[in-house]
Parts: sequence; C-alpha cells; structure tokens
Amino acid sequence: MSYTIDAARSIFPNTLSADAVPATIARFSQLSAEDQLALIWFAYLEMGSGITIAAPGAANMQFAELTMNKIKAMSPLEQSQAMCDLANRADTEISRAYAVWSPNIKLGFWYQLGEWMEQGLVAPIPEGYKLSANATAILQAIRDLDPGQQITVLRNAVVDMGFDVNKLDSYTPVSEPVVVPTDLAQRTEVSIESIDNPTVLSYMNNLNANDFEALIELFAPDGALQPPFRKPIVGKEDVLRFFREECQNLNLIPERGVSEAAEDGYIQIKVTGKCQTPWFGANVGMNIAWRFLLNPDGKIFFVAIDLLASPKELLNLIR
Ligand code: 45D
Repeated sequence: MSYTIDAARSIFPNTLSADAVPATIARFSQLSAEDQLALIWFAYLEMGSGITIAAPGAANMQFAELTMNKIKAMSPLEQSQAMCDLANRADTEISRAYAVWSPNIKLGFWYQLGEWMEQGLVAPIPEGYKLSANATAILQAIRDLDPGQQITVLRNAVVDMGFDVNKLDSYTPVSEPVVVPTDLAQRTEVSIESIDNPTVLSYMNNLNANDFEALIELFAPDGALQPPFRKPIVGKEDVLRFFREECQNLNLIPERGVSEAAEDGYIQIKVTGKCQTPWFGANVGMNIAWRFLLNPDGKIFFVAIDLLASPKELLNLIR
C-alpha cells in the first residue's frame, strides 16, 4: 500500500488555516456587482493608506493593454458597465479576454484601472455611494483580518471575476513572460530550525531563485502541490505550469519545522514561516505552513501550502 493524494492532504491535521478567507469570499460573491466594486474600492483605499502596492512591470501588462485602453476610451457609463460585467461574470468580449489571464495580469489590470479611477480617467465609484448593510458588514470583516489574509481576499475576488472559462470550448491561457532564474552566485540559502532535509531546503531555495526547472525535478512524477484554498494540482507538467504562471518572484522565509517518519518509508515534514508576494514585498508577510510528504526516494509526493489562521499557528508543529 502507498499513499494516495487524498490521504496525503490530511497530514498534520492540526494545522489551522485561515478559514476566514474563503468565508469572506463566499459572502462577498453574494453581493450585487455594484456593491462588490464599491467594497473593493473602499478596502483598497484603506489598505493603500498603510501599505503600497508595487506597480506591475510593463512586460506583464502588454497582454492587458488592448483591453485597458478599450475601457479608457469608453464613456463613463460604459466604463461602469464593463466593470460590473466583470464582477457579474457576464458574457462580454472584455469578460472573455479577462477570463484567460493569469492572476497577476488580472491584478495588474485592476491596478491600472484603480489608478485611472483616482485620476478621473475611468468612472469612479459614485461619490457618496452607500454600501448595503451586508457589504458594510463584509468590509468590517475584511478590516478585522490580518494583512496577509486581507490581500488574499482581494486577490481571490479579482481572480474570480470575468467570464467562466469552464464555459469556453477551448482557450489559450495568457500569462506573463517567465523570468530568468537568479544567477547561481546571487542566490541565497534558507535555513530552517530543526530541518536539514535536502529536498525541502532545495524546494525553498529553487522557488526563491525562480528556478522552476530544478524545482520540478524535486517532485515525483505523480506528485502534487496544493496552493492555499485550492484543490491539489497533480502531476509534474501541471505543477510546472503553475510555477511558471503564478509563482514568480515570491520570497519564502521558512522559520522552523518538524520531520517524522510516515507509513511505507515516506517522511512527513511540516515547516512554518513567512511568504512575501512581489506585489507588497516586505510590507506584508503571510503566515504560511508547508506540509510535505516525501516518498521513499526523497521526492515530493505531496506538498500543501496553507495560509495560517494566526501568527500563533507558526509555533504549532504538533502532529
Ligand atoms: O473591482 O511554496 C479597484 C505558492 C476597485 C507556490 C479594484 C506559494 C474595483 C508554492 C480598487 C480598482 C504560490 C502556492 C477592483 C508558496 C475593483 C509555495 C482593484 C504561496 C478589483 C509559498 C483591486 C504564495 C486591486 C502565496 C488592484 C501565498 C487589488 C502568495 C490588488 C500570495 C490586490 C499572494 C493584490 C497574494 C493582491 C497576493 C495585488 C495573496 C495580491 C495578493
């Protein structure tokens, strides 16, 4: 007998993830499109007063440029409609174009629209717009989250907008160009209290160096990676695609861990620490757990990445 992905998902079952994030997103998705846009606008303004978002690079935005300029050229009424259509996942040309973009392109698109809204080039949220009671309560719930959870809610809200790709017959995903891995001489190495497993250390170091080719070789052929609040991505090909499309320029700062023998010669290792996204840099450190299950060859059969419920969870290494 050996592990299944399904069984692997429940290693270290005491790990408490930030359930408030999917709960908030579920409530958010019940709101009207107008309320959704206004709520994000207010949340974004409040967040922006404390932390700055890094502007996306031009190379990443080339794919959204046409659509952004189309919106910029519209009348204010049409602009508001186009944004509502995105929130409503309506079947429009813009919503279809948006749907196939990688999360970072979607975020960059809204970053630009947000700038243009502030500059008066794109229709703003009407002055004096009054959020519904539900939206007001959700905005308060977002305020009560820690910064790492707040930015995850915002990211998920953006990723969920646009036409549903599952309703498209076929499509080509559009993502930013893959960066060149960091020069060997420039790489830094992590150290993790109580962990010296070479696979785990190489995982962190290769991801930090954007060296996705080396990173994927740490995985078993049928290995899987489960991002926060998502189902596992299974198989080297799909995991590699995920790394290229969604994992560039992350900064992993693992702190401590625990390693123990599992069944059939497997090893399970839990590591906790921080992760920074290029959008917010060192301003926002997300509290993260990595739950690895390594096969007898030392390859990654499964790794889950969890956004933790609270900083206290960083110290929770019990089985
Ligand atoms: O609707 O080990 C307006 C993996 C109003 C890989 C707006 C990982 C209207 C393996 C303001 C204009 C990736 C899993 C909208 C590790 C409106 C691994 C705009 C984890 C939408 C560790 C809103 C990585 C805007 C993690 C512009 C956990 C919002 C990465 C912008 C997490 C929001 C990254 C932004 C996160 C959010 C990034 C830029 C959570 C970025 C969030």
